Amino acid sequence: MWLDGKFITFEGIEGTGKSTQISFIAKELSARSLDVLTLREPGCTKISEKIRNLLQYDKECHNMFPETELLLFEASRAQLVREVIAPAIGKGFWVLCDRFFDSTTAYQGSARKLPMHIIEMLNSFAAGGYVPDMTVIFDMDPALSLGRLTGRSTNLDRIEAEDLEFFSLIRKKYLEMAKNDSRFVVIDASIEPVMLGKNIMNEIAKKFF
Ligand code: Z5A
Repeated sequence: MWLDGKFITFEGIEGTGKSTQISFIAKELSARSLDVLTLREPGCTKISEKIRNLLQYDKECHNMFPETELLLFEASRAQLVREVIAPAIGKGFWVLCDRFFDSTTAYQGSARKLPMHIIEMLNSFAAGGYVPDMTVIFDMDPALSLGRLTGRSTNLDRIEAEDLEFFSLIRKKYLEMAKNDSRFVVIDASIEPVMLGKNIMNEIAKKFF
């Protein structure tokens, strides 16, 4: 727990509605006169945005090895924590972050099958000891959430283009993590957005208000 601000992260496979709900939660918290900062990983610093482009969109980077991918996500995080997250929490902000190191555990650990002890070590090193106060896991069937993305665009990025089995492994890992740690709250993300937002706010209120 931080003395001043709070650090809440939002996790889940793509298309589960994280971005939509983070905007809603930010409005709800701001209406309670709290200072709120919304972020996403990878990205949100100049360096981290350049890394995001390499990781997801640069067509010349399509032959990226899993080890390279892991180190780039961690590099983006190391910059974001030191440049933005740590100062904001120190000033009392409620930092809402779309993904953090649990994504690395699920994507690079479980789906890419890189060694978990290395992931744990790098997660902790990049995050500089910062651990979310609360992590909301958006849970739903990957076949349904990925279906939402095809409505958005036909140009899937390098990671979105993976198959259903890849995303099923990620979902399974998130649920496994949540079983072993009270930091996590698992939310059924398949329901309509207004009710989903209410459910998430209830969980936040239970924990902090
Ligand atoms: N990654 C990694 O591998 N390792 C790491 O350490 C980190 C990340 C940090 C980042 O993707 C990629 O990097 C991601 C994991 C990997 N890979 N993939 N693939 P991103 O930042 O580009 O996007 P994302 O985090 O995966 O989220 P997203 O695809 O933007 O989806 P979302 O934020 O969860 O959902 P949304 O944008 O709010 O909604 C998606 C659509 O569904 C949209 O059309 C909405 O209008 C609709 N929607 C939203 N809510 C609902 C409900 N409740 N019902 C129906 N429709 C809805």
